[in-house]
Amino acid sequence: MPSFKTLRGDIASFHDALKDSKRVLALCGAGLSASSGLPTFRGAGGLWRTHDAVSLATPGAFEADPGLVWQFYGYRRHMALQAQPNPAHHALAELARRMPGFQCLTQNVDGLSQRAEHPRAQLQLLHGTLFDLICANKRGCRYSRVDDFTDPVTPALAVPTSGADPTTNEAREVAQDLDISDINVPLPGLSPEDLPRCPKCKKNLLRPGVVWFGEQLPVKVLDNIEEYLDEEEKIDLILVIGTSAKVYPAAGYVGRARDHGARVAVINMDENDVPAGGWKEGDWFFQGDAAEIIPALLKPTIGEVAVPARV
Ligand code: BV8
Repeated sequence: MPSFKTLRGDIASFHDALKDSKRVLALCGAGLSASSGLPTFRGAGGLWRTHDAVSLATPGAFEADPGLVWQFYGYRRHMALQAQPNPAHHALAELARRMPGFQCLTQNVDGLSQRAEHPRAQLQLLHGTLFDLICANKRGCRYSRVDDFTDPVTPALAVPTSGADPTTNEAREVAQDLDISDINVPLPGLSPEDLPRCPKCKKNLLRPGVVWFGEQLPVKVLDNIEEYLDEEEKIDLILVIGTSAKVYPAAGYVGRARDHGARVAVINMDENDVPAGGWKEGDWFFQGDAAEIIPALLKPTIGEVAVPARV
């Protein structure tokens, strides 16, 4: 018996619609990775120490205190590397392998869809990724290093662990990560030398390859999506998965998909988090954990989802 609720429509009509679909979009947010153990922006994760996560995700914050912003992103890289893709990430990847007309637009920067081997041509990273490093002087230097999974990025950015001396492996195995998102956990002081520097211009710092508030989304990604939207055929469905749909232009793609004929299926833990523009005839709302709901919704098309132990 599924432990999620269907508040709009029913799963049988969704399965029928999916079976007849060729062009499907998904818009994903932090809720997709929630059951992988990664905090959302709205939930407890919305506050990092005393800072509103959104306020740290700005060029101004980096300008003002690059050490603090790097500790924020170093911590999120560390947490994301410890996490595992969940059945929803794997199910969406399998749908992409079976449906050429499926495109997944993700706001997540945690790299879990990539680690579930979601075909890259059908995964649009709207807000970049924690695992690309770019020169902070984006326009001037243009240096970038993709898929950098080093953890810590620099020794001083190591997430402190409990226990005396973390340099010996035994100590590191038993030592627990200290939750530096908690204001009561002291943060090590940092000096500019402790932060990653651009190896090309040697002048500027490196920063995470994510899109900060006030910054434009990656042009290549915007072009890929416009190309998809401009195709003749109508869009059959858009799955709105684990997002509060409050950040633009990402949230705007729900309305664009509707304009191209799509029916909307919302998958969210919170029944109040519905996309702008409200409900329309034929929409679905499945309330609960995306990691459970997505495999159930896609089952007639992808079968049972294979979730490897660790990736
Ligand atoms: C830009 C990367 C211009 C960094 C992020 C129009 C109207 C109003 C404002 C604007 C507008 N257009 C632009 C703006 C300004 C701004 C904006 O949208 N502000 C908001 C706050 C109002 N947008 C921008 O600044 C964008 N840039 O406009 O540039 C420009 C143009 C040309 C040239 C120069 C400039 C850039 C926005 C991108 C910012 N970067 N991330 C980082 O991650 O650190 S945004 C970040 O926050 C995430 O990527 C994501 O997009 C957003 C968080 O939202 P969600 O992912 O939805 O997470 P949230 O916690 O809110 O919700 C979780 C949901 O999951 C909840 O609904 C919950 O119920 C549900 N849930 C929880 N558990 C589960 C679950 N569901 C299912 N299962 C579960 N288990």
